[in-house]
Amino acid sequence: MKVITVLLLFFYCVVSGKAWSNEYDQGDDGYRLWLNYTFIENDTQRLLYLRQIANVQLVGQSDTISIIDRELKKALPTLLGNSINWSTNVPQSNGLIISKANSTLRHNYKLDHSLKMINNEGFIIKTVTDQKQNQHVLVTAKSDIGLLYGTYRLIQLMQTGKPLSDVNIVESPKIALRMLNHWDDLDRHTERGYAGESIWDWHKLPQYKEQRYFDYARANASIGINGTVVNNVNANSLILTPAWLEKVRSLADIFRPYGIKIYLSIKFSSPQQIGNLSTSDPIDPNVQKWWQGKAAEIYKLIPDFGGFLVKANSEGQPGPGDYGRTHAQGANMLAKALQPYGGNVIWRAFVYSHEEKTERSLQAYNEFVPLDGQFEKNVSIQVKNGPIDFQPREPFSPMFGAMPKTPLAMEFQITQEYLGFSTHLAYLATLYKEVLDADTRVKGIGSTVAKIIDGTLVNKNITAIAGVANIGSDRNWTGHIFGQANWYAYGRLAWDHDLTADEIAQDWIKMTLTQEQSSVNSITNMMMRSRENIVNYMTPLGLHHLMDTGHHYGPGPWVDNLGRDDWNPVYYHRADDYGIGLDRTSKGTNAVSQYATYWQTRFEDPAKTPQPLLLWFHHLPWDYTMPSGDTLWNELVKHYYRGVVATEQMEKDWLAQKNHIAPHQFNQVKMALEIQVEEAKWWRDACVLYFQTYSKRPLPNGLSKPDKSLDYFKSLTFPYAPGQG
Ligand code: GCV
Repeated sequence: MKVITVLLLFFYCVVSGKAWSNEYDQGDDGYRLWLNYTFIENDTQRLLYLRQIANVQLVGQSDTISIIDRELKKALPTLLGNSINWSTNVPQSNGLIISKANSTLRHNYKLDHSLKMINNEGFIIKTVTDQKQNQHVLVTAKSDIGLLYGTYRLIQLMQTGKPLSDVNIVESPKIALRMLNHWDDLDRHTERGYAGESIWDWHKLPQYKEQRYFDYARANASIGINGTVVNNVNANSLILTPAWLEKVRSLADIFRPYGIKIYLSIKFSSPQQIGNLSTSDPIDPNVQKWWQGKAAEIYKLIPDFGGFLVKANSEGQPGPGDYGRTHAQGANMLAKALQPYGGNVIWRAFVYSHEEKTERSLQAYNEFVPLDGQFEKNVSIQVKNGPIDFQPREPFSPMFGAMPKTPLAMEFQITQEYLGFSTHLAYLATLYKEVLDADTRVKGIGSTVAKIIDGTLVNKNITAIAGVANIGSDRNWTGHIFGQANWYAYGRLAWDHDLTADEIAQDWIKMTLTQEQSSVNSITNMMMRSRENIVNYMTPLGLHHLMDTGHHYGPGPWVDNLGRDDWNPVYYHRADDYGIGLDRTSKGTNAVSQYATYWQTRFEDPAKTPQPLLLWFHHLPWDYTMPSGDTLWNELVKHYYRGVVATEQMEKDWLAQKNHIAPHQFNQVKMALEIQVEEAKWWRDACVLYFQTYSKRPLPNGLSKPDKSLDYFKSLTFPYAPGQG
C-alpha cells in the first residue's frame, strides 16, 4: 500500500511538474520571492523559441557582469529545461547577446536612436538579425548596471510568458533615486516591522556577511531599487561612530555591484551625543566642521555613499528648531557637508506638534511651503503620500505641487502599520497608484503627483521615491507571502509609475506563485480588491486613524486619553450626537485651502467631495442623505459589513487555489486569511458598536448584530504587539 502511495505521488509530481512530493518537501516556502525560476510549462511554441536563445554571449568583466552571469546560469536552465551554451563570440546560431553598447553593436543593429533615449541605468532589449541571418535577443545598455536591469527584465519576460520573438524595449527609470527606508534599530528591533527582527545582524557585522544580504540586494536589483537607508529615521547616533561605519561599509560593499547605494538616517544632535560638542546648532561653525569631518570619514570608507535621511523636530526628534533655526538651515548645513562628494540630504516633511494648535493635517505644509526655494541643490524633501500618516486611505498630500522650487520625494509605507500588520492581505499597488495618478491641478489638468516627483512638471534636481520596508528576518522576508507583492510593486512603480496595479499583480503572481492562468486571474482579482476591503472594515468613507493606541493594532475609535490630542482617534472622527467626520472645510480647520482651487471647490462641498473621502473633509449628520438615497449611518454600517463579506470571499477564493500553489506558500496564506477574517469582524463590530453609541440608530435591515459587547472590545489589550515605536 505504502509503495503504491509513493509511486502515485511520484507519478503526480512528474506529471504535474511540481517540485514538492511529501510532507517534508512542501515546495517553495517564500524565500525565493519572485525570483522563483520554474520550468515554463504548457507553451511549447514559446519554449521552442526560448530554447534557441540558450546560446549566450555575455560581454564584459566586472562584479556586476559576474552577477549577470550567475543569474543567467541560475535562471535559464531551470526556465528552459536545458543547459546553455556560453560563447565568447556572437552565437553562431540564434542566441542571446548581453553587452554594453559598443560601436559594432550600434552600427550593426542601428542602436543610435534608442541609445539616445536611455540614461545610464536604462537598457534596450531587442530582437536583431545578424549578417548570417541568425536571430538574437540583444540586451544592451550604457553601463553594467543597465545590463543587470535589462537581464532581470529579460528573465521577467520569460517568467511571465511575454513573447520574445519580436521584442523592442527601450527603457529608463522615470525616477532617479528609488529607495527603501528601513525603520530598523541597531538592536534589531524594527519599528513598525512585522516580519521578525531586522535583517541586519549588526553584532556580527562587518565580518559576517549573511547570504541574506546578497539575496536582498539581488531582489532589489531585479526590480530596480537603487538605494537603501538601513537604519530607523528615529535614529541612534551610534551609527555614525567608527565601529558602526565599518559595519555599514561592509553592507555597502555587498550592495555596490547590484547598483544599490547605502544611505543613513542621522540624529540631528549627533555632534553633542558622539562628538563632545555642547550644541548641535546648525549655524555654529564647530557643528558645521563636525559634520564636514564626518562626511569625509564616511566617504573614505564608502566612496559612493548616498547621503543622509533626516527626521527632525518630529515626534520628539531633535532638529534645527531646537535652536530657533528653520528646516532649511538644518538641511543646508548637512547638504554642504555632503556636496564635495555628491551626496544628498533627504529631509522629511513628517512634522506635527500638539503645541501647535493648527489641526495636524495642515502642519507640514505650513512649516515647509514658506521655505520653498531656500534649500541647497542637493536637498530633497520627503513627503508622506497623505497629510496624516499612511492611513488605509487619505487624500494626496497638498504639499505635492506647492513647492515648485524644491524637489519633493514621495514616501510610501510598504510595511502595513495601519493595514493589518503582516496578517492582512492588502495589495498596496492600488493605493500607490491612486496617489501617483492623483491630479493635483496645480498647473492645470494632468498635474499628477507622479509628474511632480519625477520632475516632468517641476524641479528636476533630484527625483526620488522611498518605501518604508516590510522586510525582516522571517524566512519569507515579509511575514505574509503577499507582503512580497508590495515590495515588488513598489519597486516596479518606482521604476515606471505608468504601469498598472493589475499588470504588476499578474507579473508577481506568475513569478512567485503559479503560471496557471485561471489561478492568476482569480488571485489578481483578490489582490485588486484587497485594499478596498480593508478600507471598508477599518476606516470607510474617509474615516482615519481609528487604530488602537501606540501599537496601532486593531480598532480603538474610543481612545481619548493619550498625552497628545492628535494621537487620539477621537480627534480624527469627531463622532457626536449630531454626526461624524472632521470638518476640514473653510468653516472648520480649512485644510481644503491648501489644495488647488479645483479641489478646494470640490472638497468644500460634501455633494462634490469624492465619497471615499467624505468624512475626511466633512462633519455630517447621521441622517445625511448619501447619493445612494440611504442615510450616512446606514451607508457607514453597510461599508463595514461589506468589508467582512469581501474578506470571507477572499478566503474562499484562496482555498480554491490549493492545487496550483506550493503547499508551504498556500498554507501560510490560508492561516493568515483565517486571522484576517476574524480581525475584519473585530474591526466591524467594535467600530459599529462604538459609533452606534452616538448615532443611537439601529443597524440597517438584514444585518446581524455583533455577538460581543463594546465593553468587551474596549477591554482588549496587546502588550507585546510587534513593531512598537
Ligand atoms: C518612525 C508614525 C509611526 C512612527 C514613525 C513615524 C514616522 O508616527 O507610528 O513609528 O516613526 O510615523 O514616520 O516618523
